[in-house]
Amino acid sequence: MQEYFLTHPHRRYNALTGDWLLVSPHRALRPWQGKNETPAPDTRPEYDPKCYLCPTNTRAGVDADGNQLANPKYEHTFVFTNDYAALLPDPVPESVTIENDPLFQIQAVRGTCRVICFSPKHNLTIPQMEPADIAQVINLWQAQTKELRAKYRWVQLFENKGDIMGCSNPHPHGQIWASDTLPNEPGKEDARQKEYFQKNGRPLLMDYLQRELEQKERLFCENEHWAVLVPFWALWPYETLLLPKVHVPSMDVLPEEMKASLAEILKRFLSAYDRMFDCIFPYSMGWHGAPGVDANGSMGDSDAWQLHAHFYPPLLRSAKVKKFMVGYEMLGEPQRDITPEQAAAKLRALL
Ligand code: H2U
Ligand code: ZN
Repeated sequence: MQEYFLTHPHRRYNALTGDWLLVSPHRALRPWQGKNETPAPDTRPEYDPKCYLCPTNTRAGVDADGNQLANPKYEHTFVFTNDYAALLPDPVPESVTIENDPLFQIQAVRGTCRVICFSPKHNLTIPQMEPADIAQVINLWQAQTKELRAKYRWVQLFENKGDIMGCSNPHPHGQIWASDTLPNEPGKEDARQKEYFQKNGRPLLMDYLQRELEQKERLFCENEHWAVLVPFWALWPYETLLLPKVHVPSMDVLPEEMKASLAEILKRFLSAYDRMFDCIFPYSMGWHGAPGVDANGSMGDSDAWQLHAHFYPPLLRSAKVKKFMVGYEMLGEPQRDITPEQAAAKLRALL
């Protein structure tokens, strides 16, 4: 990185989405007058009788016969269809037609939403789990992707963690939304990765990771099969990108021998995240991989696509002070003060 850009305003290009970002490194020096609040202690019990995700408890939903749904006495992971699913699998009636009005475009969408419990223990988070139990979560991500990619164009595995992210329940859990349409973000990544592959004959993210591993200034941590870095184009202060070191287009084809090392790196870097502000570090995370079947039954492009996970933590200065994406960011483009290189150095110091 040239010295000038470490101290002067500049824009960075996100090669994965095609979006631009404003970076203002000189502003990181301005005085901070807000409070630095200490986080509330974590007082979650191992089992909470009122939690709708704990084993044996009842949920809000009812089955086809109107009986209240209850969770089994699960011992590792547990998956169920979201009782308030945002997407529904029902076929679209033939009487419904697609309108071609360019100013009022509309599409029918079919899909499904599931909730996945990572552990029966209410008081854990992924970095607090044993690596063997994290591997069970990876197996579940894989099995769900395998099943849903064969039916839907897009399978979004994600976790929304912490009440600051609007997460309704501290029980360790994630979600899966699958749809027969490609959402905006993966749609941009699909176009950029295909374009790059056509031009260069190699997956964009393989080339990108190789450059990051050479430069090292944005690298957070790595092991035999995986690397975590603050991307060159990161929007969120401590945003990271988790990437496999070999070509793996999607979660369903993740080789068996890369699972233990994935569990290991997740535990290691997420524990470091928790040390940043001495709290359970909130974030939205999710996996992106090659799309599934389209309307013609053809699978997404697995030559151009590289599996990866995005971690978007909102915190800026303390367990309570988050970055807002408002003002110029809503009306112009996203902006950050602390550079991705500075963020990576702070994160490495927490390992
Ligand atoms: P969060 O990860 O954003 O907290 O969402 C939890 C999901 O759990 C939410 O999408 C679902 C909600 O619809 N849910 C059920 O499916 N059944 C319940 O009994 C309560 C919550
Ligand atoms: Zn619980």
